[in-house]
Amino acid sequence: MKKLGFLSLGAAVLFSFVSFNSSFAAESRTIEQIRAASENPMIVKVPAEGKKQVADIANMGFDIAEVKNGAVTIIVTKTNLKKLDKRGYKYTVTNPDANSLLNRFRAGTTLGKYHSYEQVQQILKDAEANNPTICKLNVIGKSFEGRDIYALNITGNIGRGQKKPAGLIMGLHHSREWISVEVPLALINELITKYQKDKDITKLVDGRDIWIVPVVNPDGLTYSQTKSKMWRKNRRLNPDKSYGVDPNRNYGYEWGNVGSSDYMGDDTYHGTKAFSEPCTQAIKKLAEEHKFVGDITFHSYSELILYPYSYAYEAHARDEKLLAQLAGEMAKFNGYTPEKSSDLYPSMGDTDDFMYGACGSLSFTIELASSFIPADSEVPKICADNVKACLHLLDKIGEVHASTHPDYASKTAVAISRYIYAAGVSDRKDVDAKNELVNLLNPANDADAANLEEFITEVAKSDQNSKQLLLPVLKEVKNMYMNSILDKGGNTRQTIRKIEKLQSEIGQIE
Ligand code: 0X9
Ligand code: ZN
Repeated sequence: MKKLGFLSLGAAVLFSFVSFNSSFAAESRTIEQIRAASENPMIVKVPAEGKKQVADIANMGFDIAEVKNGAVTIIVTKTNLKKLDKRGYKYTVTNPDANSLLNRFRAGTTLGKYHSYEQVQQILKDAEANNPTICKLNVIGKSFEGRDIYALNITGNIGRGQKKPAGLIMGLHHSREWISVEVPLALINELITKYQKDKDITKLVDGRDIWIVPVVNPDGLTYSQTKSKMWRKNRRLNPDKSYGVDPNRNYGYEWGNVGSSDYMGDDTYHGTKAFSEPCTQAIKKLAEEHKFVGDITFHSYSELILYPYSYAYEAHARDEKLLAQLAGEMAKFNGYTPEKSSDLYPSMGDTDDFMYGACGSLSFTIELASSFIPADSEVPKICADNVKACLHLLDKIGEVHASTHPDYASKTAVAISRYIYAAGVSDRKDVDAKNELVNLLNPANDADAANLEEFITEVAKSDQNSKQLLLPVLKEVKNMYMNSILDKGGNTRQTIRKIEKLQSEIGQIE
């Protein structure tokens, strides 16, 4: 009787669960998924032939640690590994307990060369208190669990108030990548201790507007250092009761599910929408306010300098040559390998795509070291080499900038680049981006004739794919000018002829 009672209660609970939640299918997890969340991750090596298989593995939502010598190393639970079996992949478990890799860090004990969130907070406060003329500490947002997200602004008093080229350095998007906190901290130390002592550092601090966010994901860092070392995402409690959104899949330029997962429990879960997370919102707001000319986001591991775009092999930054050149220059300081980000594996919603594509910042992801959390003895050299890479980029942003940087590019060039981005993804056409561009060129809006000249020049120098995407805009602009032909006379006819010439050139490419 008792047993029956229990069973019927169980059935009633189950029934109410099913009936209440059936309309929120995405919010309930299967037993398998719940099990996967409670398992310890393993390290698994999967032989992968060529880029296609690497991308396939990334597209299954796996958390990729390394791509090297024809194999992909993933961090995965036993349950999730079945996805690989189903697709016929062979693999070797190289370590059945990924956390054991980091056993030298026992929860709650000393972090050695590594800093906790609270220690970082103190370092930043001290930096401001001891160097008030050059340092200003800002809280740029609050994490899901309510921790402050800090940005330290360093700039000399000389020229304060004038517009200086702005640069941004970020650390710790991913919880377990503790070394990515240490490089930004080492950079702060270099700048404040050598200011007015070293000629080059003084010049840099006086001549640049430097912003440093050592910990983008403070909840994740804390969780990794105290509870589960291999944690990757932030600590949002998802509607399905799983935890975490991958901050490096949550940015709003080409946000989607390539190399990133729709499933909340996965390590590369992209969130319910672009910028759903307080930490990515904080960086977005900062980037919109300061128009960075260049930025670096630090991760670990693989000793790589990655540059945009990440979201597709075929997506090429207009400034790819410049980005590759700067990556090559930085590589001289840290010995890392420069690579287009998607060539490692394509993924959507990454920081660098947003920073470059939407903000016009020359943006880099540096994958530090050859393990997530290198031994204490390795930390000083990693920091010293990568501080030099940072200093180089911060110096260079005084003389180079992205072709679509809002301070340097024309309004038309910026509108074109936004339109190409929006139109490039057929299922996510952005009407606003098209309207913005067309309005700039509309003679009925008293459009500046220079805008149209710029438009024609910019289209002419775009790559073939972009030209194709611009055809509907050309058509619309031509129609607008045809309709205004009576008002504007000869110049308009000339303009129309130029548009037609472009149309036919692009047509021939087709
Ligand atoms: O996957 C990521 O977010 C980065 N690697 S990590 O091991 N630190 O998680 C790589 C970011 C660059 N993006 C692509 N290669 N697509
Ligand atoms: Zn990372």
